[in-house]
Amino acid sequence: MLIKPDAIERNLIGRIISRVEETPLKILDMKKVFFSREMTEQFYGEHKEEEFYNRLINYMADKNVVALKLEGLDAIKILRRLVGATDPKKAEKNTIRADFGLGTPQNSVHASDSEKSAKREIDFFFGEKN
Ligand code: 3AN
Repeated sequence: MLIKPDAIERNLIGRIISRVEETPLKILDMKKVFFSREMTEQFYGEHKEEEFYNRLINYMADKNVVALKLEGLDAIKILRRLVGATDPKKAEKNTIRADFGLGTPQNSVHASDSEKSAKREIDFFFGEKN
């Protein structure tokens, strides 16, 4: 999971982490990372063809993000439910994005959408090369 710049800028790190701690998921590791333009482009490579790609990169690049390594049964499902829909206006009540998100791409958090992307993203932030 990533806490995005819009949430960091509004001092929401603690409140978002508290929401995660209210689930059965465990926080195995956590760090603040300066997300360079190069890292941002690599991280969001699968969205390169989307019309919102440039907006997304410009919003995320060269800013701090907080990365969390989470573990637990049904972690993807539990986290996606906690986070809510991509667009905060459409996110379900009491979700992180409904409560804190400003719009897209300023939707406060990123959550992996599958086991495969979770593995890739955990390696990206917490792998041996880091
Ligand atoms: P999610 O983060 O809910 O899995 P994705 O994977 O479809 O959503 O999108 C990746 C990121 O791209 C989102 N977190 C959001 O910040 C941004 N994004 C998605 N759709 C839009 C959009 N229509 N306009 C701007 N940014 C978007």
